[in-house]
Amino acid sequence: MENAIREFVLNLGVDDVGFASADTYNSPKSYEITNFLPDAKSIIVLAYKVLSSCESPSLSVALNGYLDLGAFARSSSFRVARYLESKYGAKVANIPLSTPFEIHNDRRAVADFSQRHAAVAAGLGTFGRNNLVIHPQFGTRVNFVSIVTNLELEPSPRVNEDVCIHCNLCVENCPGRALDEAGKTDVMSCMKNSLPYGIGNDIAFWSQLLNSSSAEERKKLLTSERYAYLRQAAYLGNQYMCFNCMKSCPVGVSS
Ligand code: B12
Repeated sequence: MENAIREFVLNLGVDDVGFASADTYNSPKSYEITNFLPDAKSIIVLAYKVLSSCESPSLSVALNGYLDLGAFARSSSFRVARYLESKYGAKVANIPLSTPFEIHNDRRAVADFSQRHAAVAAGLGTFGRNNLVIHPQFGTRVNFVSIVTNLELEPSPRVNEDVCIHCNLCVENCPGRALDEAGKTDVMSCMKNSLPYGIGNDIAFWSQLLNSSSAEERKKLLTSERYAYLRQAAYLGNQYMCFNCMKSCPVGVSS
């Protein structure tokens, strides 16, 4: 069954796939796997290589490649889930690229499910100094999507050697110095650069607008480039504008 699933997945154009037993998924801060599927037995993790356009000097082009990856990840993971249902009578719970991401006051910037822990459990890499999972072949330029299922699948072997070469380039090239402390991403510093038109700037913008003293000042704010970007980001979704910790990593560059 694992070979047939792998073949189906790779034929769709997904770059790699790994299988993990649900009880080896161990992410200290995220929810229990049974929250997503009560009789969860396995996790199928799909790996998507990021397009080289993420290195484009044009941030809009880099961002667009990322949005394309998201669209493909959504459609291909749906097709895999439907295949599991129709061929094996499986139950599935698809966990997309970023969400579910409930915004509770006590759970800020923590998703319900950790794609990174799932990827490590499914033998798709190891955690690197940039706190991203580094795939043995594609390096750090890879994103993950998971499908939790009630199928019993033979787990893929874990990657035992450390794939990170500890060159420190990710740390040195982070414009927000968000990786200075090993094993921890300073989320606020990262977000200022990676998501400059995210919720932080949105709140600051609306506070400024609400406190503005004249109609002229309000008009100036609403016709500003900043507001246009905020609005665009709200429609497009995650508007990532920094890829440095990913693109400065030399592992797997030629693959
Ligand atoms: C929220 C989020 C962010 C937030 C905050 C991230 C954070 N909390 O660290 C912000 C906006 C800052 C962010 C930034 C980025 N993100 Co982000 N993000 C997420 C998202 C949606 C949720 C993360 C989360 O809360 N997980 C739940 C918590 C409980 O688990 P966790 O993230 O795995 O956190 C644990 C690990 O980091 C672990 N850990 C860290 N280092 C090590 C080392 C060892 C040895 C071990 C055992 C564990 C460990 O400890 C944490 C606590 O348990 C995930 C998608 C997802 N659902 O997983 C993507 C995700 C983590 N992001 C990703 C990427 C690529 C990025 C960026 C490069 C942005 C970009 N341009 O794409 C930067 C990189 C920042 C960095 N170097 O850390 C990818 C990572 C892919 C990979 N190869 O690992 C993910 C998995 C998206 C995806 N589906 O592929 N992100």
